[in-house]
Amino acid sequence: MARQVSQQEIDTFVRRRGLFTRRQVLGGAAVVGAMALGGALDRLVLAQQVSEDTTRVQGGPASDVSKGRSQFEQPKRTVTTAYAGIPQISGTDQSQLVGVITPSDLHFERHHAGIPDIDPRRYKLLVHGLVERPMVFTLDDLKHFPQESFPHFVECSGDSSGHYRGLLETATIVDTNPLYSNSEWVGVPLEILFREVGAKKEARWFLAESYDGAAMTRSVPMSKGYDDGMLTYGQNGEAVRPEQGYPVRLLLPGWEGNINVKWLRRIEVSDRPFMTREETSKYTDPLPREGKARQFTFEWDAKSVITQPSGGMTVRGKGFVEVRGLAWSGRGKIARVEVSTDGGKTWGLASLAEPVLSKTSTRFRYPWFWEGQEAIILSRCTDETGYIQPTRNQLLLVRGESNYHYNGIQAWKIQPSGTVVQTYHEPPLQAALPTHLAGLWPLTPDCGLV
Ligand SMILES: Nc1nc2c(c(=O)[nH]1)N[C@H]1C(S)=C(S)[C@@H](COP(=O)(O)O)O[C@H]1N2
Ligand SMILES: [Mo]
Repeated sequence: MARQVSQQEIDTFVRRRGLFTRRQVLGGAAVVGAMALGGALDRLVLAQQVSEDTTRVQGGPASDVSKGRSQFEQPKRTVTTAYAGIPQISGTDQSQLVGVITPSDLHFERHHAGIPDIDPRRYKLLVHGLVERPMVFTLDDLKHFPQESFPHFVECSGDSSGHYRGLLETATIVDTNPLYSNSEWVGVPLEILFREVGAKKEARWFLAESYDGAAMTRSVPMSKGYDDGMLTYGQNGEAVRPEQGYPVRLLLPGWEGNINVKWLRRIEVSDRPFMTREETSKYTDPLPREGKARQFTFEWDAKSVITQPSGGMTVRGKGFVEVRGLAWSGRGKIARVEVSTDGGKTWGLASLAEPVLSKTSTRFRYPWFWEGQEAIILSRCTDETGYIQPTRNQLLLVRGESNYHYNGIQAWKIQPSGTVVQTYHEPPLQAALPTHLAGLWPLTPDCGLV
């Protein structure tokens, strides 16, 4: 906690430099003396690690080996063992991150059959079907084409799905938003590839198939490929990580995680969708109307979450709190983020960190004076198309049966002790209804969701 210091303390601090605590300023001279006498380089390096005065010892050497993070900063992903005892999911802890780029080693992971080890020298991509010239491309071929790079998010369709059923007070942001990450992606526009093979006029869809044991296959409209689809080989300044699809990943900006096929093996151009498992039995949204489902629900609707303060954290006391979070939309740029600190009664505009770009994380910040009372904090975003993030109840009314694409407003409760817990700011709609929303359909508000 910040405290006021005397002029004497300031003078000592300025003269001696280093990370002195008050006690060491008064009595620590002997420790520094003993370290300086140590002599050998390893002793010096050791001294640097433990010294209170880093300005008086040699620091660690430059090196060609990556050293990772400060020993005091060790953020971790949370691993979930989904099926058959094999870890298949790891979640990003948004509360530990700053800025908008997710460090690659903290990018969430979702593998349906593990991570294949692919030799880039033997890598081949086949493009065939409704094309003039079926072709096979090596990695070097792909790198030879004109390059583009953009920051874009990848978010699993199942991210935040716990909110459909309702989460407990103990939930943290690792439970609410683990499957969202944002990277700078580098690669070839799909449009270039389609020209190279001469995609035919009647082509409407293409199949993307992978090299992993899941042989992941998804149908993608050609229009998305021409619009902003990419074959990526770069991520955050280096090659795409094995976990993210090394050496080549299909990236369809703003679209649900699953369709961003990793370890890409084959593209088949067609005049119709292929109706694969991942777009029929999976990743469709059964609706509360009998027998209906939404299929090919590609785009992520606008969504935001407060990352700090969030579940499990403690606000350090009455007074200034900067409410911070992330907002994104699969349709374009974030236009506005509003924050409420009184459970949705009143809202104020958050400031957006520039640059605000399309289909990527936008960081928002909102200054707040916490009076020490119980408070429910919320964020609500609007994207450039005018779409407004719905409340949880609005979303449940139209998507009550789904497990996917949750983008409702999320709430945290600050307790008078300062401890933050997960909460809902509306009456629990589902719990109040005996027959799971049946018959409610005509009451559905028009919030542009279906
Ligand atoms: N080849 C292949 N591609 C895949 C998957 C997979 O298991 N195999 N998982 C998909 C799912 S469900 C998601 S959410 C994202 C996860 O991407 P990430 O692991 O890079 O975060 O990749 C998608 N692409
Ligand atoms: Mo996913």
